[in-house]
Amino acid sequence: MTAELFDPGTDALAAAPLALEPGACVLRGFAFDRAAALRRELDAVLAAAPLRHLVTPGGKPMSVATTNCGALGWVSDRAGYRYTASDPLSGRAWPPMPPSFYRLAVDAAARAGIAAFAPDACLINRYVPGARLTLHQDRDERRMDQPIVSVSLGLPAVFLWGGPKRSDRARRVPLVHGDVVVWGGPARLHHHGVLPLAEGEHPFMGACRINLTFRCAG
Ligand code: MD3
Ligand code: FE
Repeated sequence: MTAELFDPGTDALAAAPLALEPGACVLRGFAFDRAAALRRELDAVLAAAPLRHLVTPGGKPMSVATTNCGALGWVSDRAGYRYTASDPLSGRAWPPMPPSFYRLAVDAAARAGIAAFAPDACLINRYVPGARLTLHQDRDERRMDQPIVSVSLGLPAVFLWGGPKRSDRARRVPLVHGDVVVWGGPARLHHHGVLPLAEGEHPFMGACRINLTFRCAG
């Protein structure tokens, strides 16, 4: 009876893209109806390429646990940040991007008005309570003309949305299970981060938040 209150997938209001600023647009609940399929594909990806805490170039382990699927994957270690074709843990290629992942990213970009998005990398971040991402820019991708599409699953998070300079004041944007954000145009190089995740239990994903970010890296 109250199910529709929690189902942005069937909420007509959820369909209207919310423009954060030129190039950045929030699609509330866009992935909600696809979460069960995404969840199954995610489990298979994680079995082939486990989540791990990457080390920053400064030597500190990140609080977020990371892996990838797709032709290229993002890694960080003492030598710096870069995209690689194989998983340094296994020496094998990253697992292929599941078609349901690719479809979602392309559909979301199209909904935001970008017709030719062709991601070759999907970075997977897992946050447990307390995990966070400090303000940074994503500048390791070769294609800055292509957007980044992010998909939030599981526990809610507060996303920090800054500007071209690290010192620019950051807005707080709450992101919940099923939200998709398309970041392109002038927004592509803005600083952004995630506040420490609050405790909680999500009926679908358990005590964590998973974020998928689709990129055109090569
Ligand atoms: C805006 N991930 O993996 S997703 C990252 O929730 C990252 O895990 C966050 O920042 C997360 O690099 C935020 C939203 C996001 C991702 C990339 C962006 C926003 C972006 C690149 C440019 C501008
Ligand atoms: Fe980022």
